[in-house]
Amino acid sequence: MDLAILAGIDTGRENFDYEMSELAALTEAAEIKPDLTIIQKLDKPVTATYFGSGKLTEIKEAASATEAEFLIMNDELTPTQLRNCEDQTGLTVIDRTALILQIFARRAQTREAKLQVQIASLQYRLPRLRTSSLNRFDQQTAGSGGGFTSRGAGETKMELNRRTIQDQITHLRRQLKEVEAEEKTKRKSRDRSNLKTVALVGYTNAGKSTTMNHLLSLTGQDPDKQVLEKNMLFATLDTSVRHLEFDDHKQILLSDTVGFVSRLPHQLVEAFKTTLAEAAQADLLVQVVDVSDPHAKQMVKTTEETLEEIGVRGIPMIYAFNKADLTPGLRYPEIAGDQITFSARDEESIKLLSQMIKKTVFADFVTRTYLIPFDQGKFLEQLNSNATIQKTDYTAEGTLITAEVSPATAGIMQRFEFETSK
Ligand SMILES: Nc1nc2c(ncn2[C@@H]2O[C@H](COP(=O)(O)OP(=O)(O)OP(=O)(O)O)[C@@H](O)[C@H]2O)c(=O)[nH]1
Ligand SMILES: [Mg+2]
Repeated sequence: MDLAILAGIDTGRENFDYEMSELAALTEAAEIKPDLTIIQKLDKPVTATYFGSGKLTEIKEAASATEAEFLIMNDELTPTQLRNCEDQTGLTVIDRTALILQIFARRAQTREAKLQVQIASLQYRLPRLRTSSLNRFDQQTAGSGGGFTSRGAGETKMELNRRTIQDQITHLRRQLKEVEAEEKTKRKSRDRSNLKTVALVGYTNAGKSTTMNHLLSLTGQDPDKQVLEKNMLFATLDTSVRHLEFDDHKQILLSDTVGFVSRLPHQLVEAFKTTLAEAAQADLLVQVVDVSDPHAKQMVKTTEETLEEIGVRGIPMIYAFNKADLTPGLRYPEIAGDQITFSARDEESIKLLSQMIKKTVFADFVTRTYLIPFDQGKFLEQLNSNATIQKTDYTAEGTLITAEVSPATAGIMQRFEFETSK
């Protein structure tokens, strides 16, 4: 496996250690082995070279001692910084944005995700065309050799490249629009069904897909409806929506979507906005958190900042502290206010989570008793298939039935309401 030196500038911000450990995880996710980490304390990066020149020499020396090929930076670098760092270290520089884009490019499965990632990658490359070694890293590039030394010819070629890339972006955007329009139609037809929607959100690898799969099993869904769960960053890039019906007839649409990481590249956020809109339209968000991770608190913060960035605001949220089984001594499943401590792999936990979800999302449901005459059988059928029936009695006048119903159903059924003597 290729080796890399990880590097970052510590400006004294509180989350720096967390960012560096995240960078190591991202590097592994791109199938590169982090070899050593070099950090410089500075108020801010050096404008032209990112690191100070002494540090760059240190990196170069470390590289020749370890045979590292890549230099992975914790920040997004300007095109100039990128080029200078490459020139002065002889390493292929990958900044944080390029690293995340690379992982996304590997993971994208559906046409929609592939288009989104391609657009984001091209946008990232547009101002960086001169940086030739970047092309070695990015497989989509037709290699253009070792930089543009002869200025005249280089410029022309670059202009050409720039235009080609811009055309490509336009073309891909058009395709994406079409695909998104199809998805939107699907979403609309779901909207019409008027079901409550619940979205699983959270940091990557927190266990969103595992939670989804176990909720699916609990409600007896086909095993082939399951989504991919895997111990790697960004296992999920596509939004999957599943219809769940609990044994009390309550139904929801549950969606699983891409996980977050701190400072998700804006090109990606932009490209994924439509997909992420799924979360924006939910009645309830379930934020899944890996409670066994020492950085859990920052991960919650990261998730909340990202949600804010994509415009998801004011939606009720359940905090679902997952992987409790990995923390010795932690009691689970347990609910406290809007928080649940649980393990997605534990059946009792999933049951409790499903109850909590229902309680929150169906808070506006009401319990009513109806007397339905025998010749109004279709209303009885409607109740039986849409509502949670608590009690049924057969009287001389008709069926006396107590049920928990949605406000809409309560409206329709009002005329059958049975006055209980109080
Ligand atoms: N021990 C333990 N492992 C869990 C639990 N929940 C999930 N995992 C594991 O954690 C890893 C990540 O789970 P996923 O469900 O793929 O995580 P995700 O949030 O969907 O991640 P992305 O799609 O990459 O954003 C997998 O290896 C799961 O088996 C849990 O409660 N306990
Ligand atoms: Mg997932």
